Amino acid sequence: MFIFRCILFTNLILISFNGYKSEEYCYDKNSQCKDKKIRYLFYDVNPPEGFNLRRDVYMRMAVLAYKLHNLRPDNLNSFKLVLPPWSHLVHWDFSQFPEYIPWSYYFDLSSLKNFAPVIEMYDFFNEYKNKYSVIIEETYILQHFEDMFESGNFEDRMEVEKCTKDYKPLFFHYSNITSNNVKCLSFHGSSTNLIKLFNESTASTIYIDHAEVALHEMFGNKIYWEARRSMRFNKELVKIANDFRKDFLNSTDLSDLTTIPVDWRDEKPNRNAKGGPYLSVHMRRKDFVKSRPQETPSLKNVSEQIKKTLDKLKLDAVFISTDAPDKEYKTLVDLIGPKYKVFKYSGDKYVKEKFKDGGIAIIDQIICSHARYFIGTQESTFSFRIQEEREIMGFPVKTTFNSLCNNDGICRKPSQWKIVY
Ligand SMILES: Nc1nc2c(ncn2[C@@H]2O[C@H](COP(=O)(O)OP(=O)(O)OP(=O)(O)O)[C@@H](O)[C@H]2O)c(=O)[nH]1
Ligand SMILES: *[C@@H]1O[C@H](CO)[C@@H](O)[C@H](O)[C@H]1NC(C)=O
Ligand SMILES: *[C@@H]1O[C@H](CO)[C@@H](O)[C@H](O)[C@H]1NC(C)=O
Ligand SMILES: *[C@@H]1O[C@H](CO)[C@@H](O)[C@H](O)[C@H]1NC(C)=O
Ligand SMILES: *[C@@H]1O[C@H](CO)[C@@H](O)[C@H](O)[C@H]1NC(C)=O
Repeated sequence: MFIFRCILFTNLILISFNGYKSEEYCYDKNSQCKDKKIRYLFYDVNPPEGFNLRRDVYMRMAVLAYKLHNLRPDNLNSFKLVLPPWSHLVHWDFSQFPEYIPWSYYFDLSSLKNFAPVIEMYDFFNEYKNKYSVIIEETYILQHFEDMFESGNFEDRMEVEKCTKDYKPLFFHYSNITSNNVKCLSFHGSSTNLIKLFNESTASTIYIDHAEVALHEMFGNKIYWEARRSMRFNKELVKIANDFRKDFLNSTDLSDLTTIPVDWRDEKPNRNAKGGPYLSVHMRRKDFVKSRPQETPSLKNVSEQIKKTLDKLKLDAVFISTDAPDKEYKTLVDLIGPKYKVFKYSGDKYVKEKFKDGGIAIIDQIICSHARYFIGTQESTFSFRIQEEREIMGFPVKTTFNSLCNNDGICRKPSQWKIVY
């Protein structure tokens, strides 16, 4: 996954896009469109990818859906993007849970809809006429051009080719979704290049698998950030996180200067956020300990870094967000010692049962993002999402783009992707 991510990051900077003219559209707005044929766009992501990379892939698809929605011809502006239910994520325990978690458990659907025409999977089932099974008309498994690195051809292109991997689409693990028309599409370029493919097709159901192969049209531009800002969290999760901040960390939006408008579309550039009187640290452990031994500091070293930073900031409270086993967390608390207050959110039975691992992770992210100062883990997408959240709230840049140093005291700063309006 790491190598893959590097590829993404080097390329996305090179890609530019001329943009389609934003014109009047009539999606759900204009009576003359009432009889228009709705088209459904499905997508899925490489199965082992985690929640936070999936959020990034969503943004690429949401920007595509946004562009389609704003195009004039009805065959293109009639697409709805179907949100792939959360299911079978490798990091999450699905054993005791329903197999499909809708997006509304984690995100505020009306906020998402204010950016792009998205619907939940169950909405699709309700709208779809055939009540027994769904046969997707066109399925494309995206794959990288095999010759891309040898030939050094990094131009935008796409071509139906022989499949390079022995891979079958999962159709979200639904047994009642299939497709008789599955092709591999070698692809290089931004997600919005798929418009060309859709323009040449008349299918009303199109499924894009391995959507992570398609890159951001433009990483970090205005539309990117609009898509990002529209990803407001589920309101109940926000409330739970805010109650924790108030009860344990003396942190409220009013005192922290982190109040945001009710509607993300009303947000304005701002650098005045102060944050609650605590340091927050995202310490990614688990697979990172083994896969990145050079970058991952020991618990002892992390405790030293935390104490040093707390002293520098003249704070005595630290909030820890981590996937570490309880034993490691306890060790860390002992190492930090009684002079400081250490907090972690673990979630009660209700929260765990209703929102599962993903809910706890989001609450962790919300609490981290409201701190006076944040230190993340290098190269963790979980940390990237917290940094973005802080950019949206308007924190000074230096309080956000920090990562834990490694055992040799080498402190690589994360790339500063600053918000753009
Ligand atoms: N509650 C909680 N869960 C975490 C934390 N860090 C990682 N996780 C869990 O580990 C999973 C993997 O991390 P993700 O960031 O989503 O996965 P990823 O997209 O592969 O990103 P990387 O962190 O870059 O691996 C998350 O979905 C969480 O379930 C944390 O600080 N708190
Ligand atoms: C497909 O199966 C899912 C899960 O069992 C169910 O919720 C959905 O309604 C079914 N859809 C159709 C069209 O049969
Ligand atoms: C769609 O195809 C038509 C016919 O080839 C072409 O004129 C039009 O420019 C295309 N639109 C887009 C958005 O690619
Ligand atoms: C909580 O913060 C406020 C300032 O926002 C401060 O006046 C108050 O003393 C703090 N309370 C505690 C218990 O630290
Ligand atoms: C972490 O360990 C390294 C190597 O021992 C050391 O150079 C560095 O200063 C340590 N960092 C802290 C904050 O203790």
